[in-house]
Amino acid sequence: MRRTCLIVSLFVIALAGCSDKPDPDVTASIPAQPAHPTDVAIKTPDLALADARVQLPAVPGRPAVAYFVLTVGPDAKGSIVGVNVGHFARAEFHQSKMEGGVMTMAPVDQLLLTPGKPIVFAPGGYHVMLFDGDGTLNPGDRTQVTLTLDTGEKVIASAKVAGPGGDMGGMKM
Ligand SMILES: [Cu+2]
Repeated sequence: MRRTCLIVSLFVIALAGCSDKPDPDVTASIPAQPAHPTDVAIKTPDLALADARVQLPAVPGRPAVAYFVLTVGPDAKGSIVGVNVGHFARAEFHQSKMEGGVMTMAPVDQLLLTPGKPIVFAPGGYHVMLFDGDGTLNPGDRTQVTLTLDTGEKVIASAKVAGPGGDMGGMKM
């Protein structure tokens, strides 16, 4: 009787051990609560985020802006449908354009991927507008940029935080 009991408990432990093993599908997506959220970097085989940076507004409460380079591999397809940046409630893709000598910007719903062609987010072109910041970021900090593909896949990178005008809190850009 006692022996059966022991075997049963071992079996239960073995089962519990099994469920601790990460599911291969789960490791490919974002952990619910990474230990160091700003250190996480996730790429897909076809996409990677480089040189990500967030520029804080000169006037507190105004939108901040994020720039980066999205490298697009030869087999990439689909589109980027969403963007999130840590410490901001809302983020939108925008595109700046010169129209009749005036710089205007308009929201962009999704970014179509062209195989092999990087998408550059830089002043005067594509940028990510960041709204409703929680006010906790300072120059020299890091935060996380997450892009969501139409397939639901995510591309994540850590971004440097710069003050207005690109001051990196002593760091050189
Ligand atoms: Cu904008």
